[in-house]
Amino acid sequence: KKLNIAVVGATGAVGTEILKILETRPYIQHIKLFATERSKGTRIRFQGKEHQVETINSQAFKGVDVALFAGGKASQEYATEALRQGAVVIDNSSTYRLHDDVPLVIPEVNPHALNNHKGLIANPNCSTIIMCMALKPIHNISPIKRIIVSTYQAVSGAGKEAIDELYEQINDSSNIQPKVFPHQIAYNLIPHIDVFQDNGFTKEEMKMVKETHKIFDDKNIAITATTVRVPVIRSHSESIYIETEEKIPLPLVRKVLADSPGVILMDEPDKNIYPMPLKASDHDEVFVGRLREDIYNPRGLNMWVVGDQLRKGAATNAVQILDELLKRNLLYSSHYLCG
Ligand code: 11C
Repeated sequence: KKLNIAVVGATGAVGTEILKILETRPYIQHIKLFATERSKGTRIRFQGKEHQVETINSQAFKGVDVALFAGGKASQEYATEALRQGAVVIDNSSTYRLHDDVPLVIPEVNPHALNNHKGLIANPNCSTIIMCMALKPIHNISPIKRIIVSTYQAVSGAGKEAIDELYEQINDSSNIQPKVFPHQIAYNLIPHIDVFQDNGFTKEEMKMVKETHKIFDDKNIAITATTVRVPVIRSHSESIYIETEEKIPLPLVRKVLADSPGVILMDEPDKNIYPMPLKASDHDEVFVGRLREDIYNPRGLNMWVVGDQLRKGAATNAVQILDELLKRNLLYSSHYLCG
């Protein structure tokens, strides 16, 4: 059976990528596109047909098998309604990620978490997905005990308006009035993503801690994150230091990363080859390079990881969750319980 799909937030930065990826999938019967009032009436071509973007109404999810929510406030307002109307929901917002009855899934890392889903499945935060893709193959050889990560996050992580804000500031640096970011982002770095918590970390930093614990099903990993916004349009970069329980020889680390689906080892420093945002953009894989054994700790390892956060960090992962549900025959239709 082919599927009726709904995409909520279809005209935003993530929604646009979801449509690009869904375009390649053969299992779609019909697609419904939803967005806010501002985008109502926009026409989008999908799999050879024109579709009109609608706003959500009370019957929006009737007959929909799977609703993909691109993120933001719409999830809080409509995800449970979509479940009630019988759709499976794949949600890219942070709203439900840490709920006990909501699997938080990266298909290459913890696909088994889908087995007992109750209709709502959460897509992790982009910086978490990118880090976990690089670390899980290593964690499988010897458990990771410590992670110290600093991120260099592109403006598109904050949506379309954030991209416009960077371009505007570059084009006219005499008239800078930050709207999306708390400070000028052009020619600057801002060590502040999402809101500050009582412990001094930001919510984005704590997402990297809590979501990784849930995805790896291991709360014992000591994780410290510093998340930084950089004036890059697309693709997040991460400098990651880890300590494993046992020492892992570097050639073995290289081999498991090179063999991991969805990961590309790009590590030939003598030829100036290492991951960079401009290289990773528009790709579905996560790129890993600059692998180094720590100078002081024999169980310590340093690396540089880059991934397109709109693709694998959001849209690609969400569609791969749908692929995995189909593969595991987990798209049973009934009315779902959670939310
Ligand atoms: C950013 N990581 O780059 C954020 C965006 O929890 O899904 C994603 C927010 C989230 O600003």
